[in-house]
Amino acid sequence: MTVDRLLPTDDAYQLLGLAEEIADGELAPRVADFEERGEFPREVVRTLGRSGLLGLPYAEDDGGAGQPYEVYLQVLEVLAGRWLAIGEAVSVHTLSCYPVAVFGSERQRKMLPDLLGGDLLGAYCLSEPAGGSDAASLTTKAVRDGDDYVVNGTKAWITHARHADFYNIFCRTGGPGATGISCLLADRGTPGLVPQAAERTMGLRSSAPAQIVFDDCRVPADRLIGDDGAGFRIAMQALDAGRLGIAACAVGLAQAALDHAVAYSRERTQFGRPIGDFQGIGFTLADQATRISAARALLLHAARLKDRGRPFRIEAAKAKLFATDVAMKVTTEAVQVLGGAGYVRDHPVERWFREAKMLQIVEGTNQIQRLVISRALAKGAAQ
Ligand code: COS
Repeated sequence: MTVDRLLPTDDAYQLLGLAEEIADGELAPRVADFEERGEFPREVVRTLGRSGLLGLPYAEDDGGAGQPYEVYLQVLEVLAGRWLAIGEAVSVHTLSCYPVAVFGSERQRKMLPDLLGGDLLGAYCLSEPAGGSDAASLTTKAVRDGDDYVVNGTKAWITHARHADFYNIFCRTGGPGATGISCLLADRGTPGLVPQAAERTMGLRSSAPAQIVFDDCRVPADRLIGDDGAGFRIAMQALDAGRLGIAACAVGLAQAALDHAVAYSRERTQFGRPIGDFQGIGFTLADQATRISAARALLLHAARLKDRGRPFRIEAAKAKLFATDVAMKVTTEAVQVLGGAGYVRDHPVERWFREAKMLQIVEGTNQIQRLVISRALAKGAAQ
């Protein structure tokens, strides 16, 4: 279904047109094969970079495209609707550029044109084997030694672990808790930064995460982003924006599943008529369409608050929570609409169903989003 979008500029409509062209021409024909083989589509990501889609919400002076977040998210929705791993790649890369763009020193910000230029890909290393939701308890340690920090520890569930060109490392430089955490930026190939084998995942096999072991990994001290001890705040603030990216991916995935289910319900006949003519199917599809529109409206509201410089953290948590739950529900029901055909690999809905589960977990499980929202409610904060 064509989504009727309200975009702020003519430029934005052109950008969405470009995203749709790339999604149809470059992503849709490749996704099934890459997912089947579990191969990361580095060349496809480069194509996006060359088309200017890897730095959309960052300032043009820094090498980005200067697009409002609401436009960036709708591009992301289109890409994720054809290939979720690609949507996730763009979202994680955008997240990984955030610490330097927002907290970097003047000197560090000079790296931005490279980071945003399209050739490089970022990774965001926060989670650890023993600490995912409780991010403030992370134990990867960085000890100052001369002009370097020496990093030791293990990061887990890292998207692009094996393919990234730069890595944000959230590590402990001080005492326990949130205030002892700092953020370092390391390059691919830094000795002692050792990506491990890819996880054997349920979905998104073309971009399976992996652990990274840091073994006496030396990172120059001038790669400390922000102040010593500011790492947790940087990580959380980056995630506030990043979670909107995941919400957009979820809406794209849900829309793809609905479109497929609608098309199938028009073609498939039983009892002498298309199954979509039965109220049991038609009403299910109507509910899915309504949920998707609500999810899109919620995330765009949060994005517009962000674009205006207003607090958006709680709205972002709601959008991530709602949109990813919608994606899970819509993909589950899409499998049901297709029946046996939905359960086999001839149709993409079984893959979308497996992929939706990941969205309820990454960048803060949906339980963590509820925690963020409920804490704000308890404090009487609206946003
Ligand atoms: N922006 C800016 N500052 C933030 C913030 C945000 N979004 N969230 C928390 N902070 C600050 C707090 O204000 C607090 O600072 P002060 O003590 O100066 O007020 C500090 O950080 C600690 O915050 P808090 O006490 O809320 O930390 P908790 O340990 O309770 O953790 C949650 C909060 C659970 C929300 C956080 O750990 C979280 O988001 N966990 C999920 C992590 C995640 O998303 N992982 C996915 C990895 S990327 S795939």
